[in-house]
Amino acid sequence: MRAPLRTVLPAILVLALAASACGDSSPTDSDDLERTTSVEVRDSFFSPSANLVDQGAEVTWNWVNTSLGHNIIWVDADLENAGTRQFGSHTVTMPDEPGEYRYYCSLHGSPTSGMRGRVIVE
Ligand SMILES: [Cu+2]
Repeated sequence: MRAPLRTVLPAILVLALAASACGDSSPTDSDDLERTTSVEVRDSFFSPSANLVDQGAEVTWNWVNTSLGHNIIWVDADLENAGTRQFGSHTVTMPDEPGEYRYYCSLHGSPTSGMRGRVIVE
């Protein structure tokens, strides 16, 4: 009662292809790194999601065409958070300390998923 090999093999191939497709899609996960000091706050993501800036740079978040409220919460840096709003801008002077500073919107994300971003000071 064993299934003939010619019917089992295609099923194995399909499973292998599906697995590799999943593996390829996760690293790109909307992580775009740009050398710029401005960030667009949109429904519901930050663009770019990663900024490369100089030490002490002033970075500005601009709410663009948002119909939802969004905020900015720094994960582990003593920087000024932005309260929930639908328009306007928020400027933060980044530290002189090189490193990666992570933030997120607490309404649509968390430090590890969803609406979040990071500023890399070099
Ligand atoms: Cu949000």
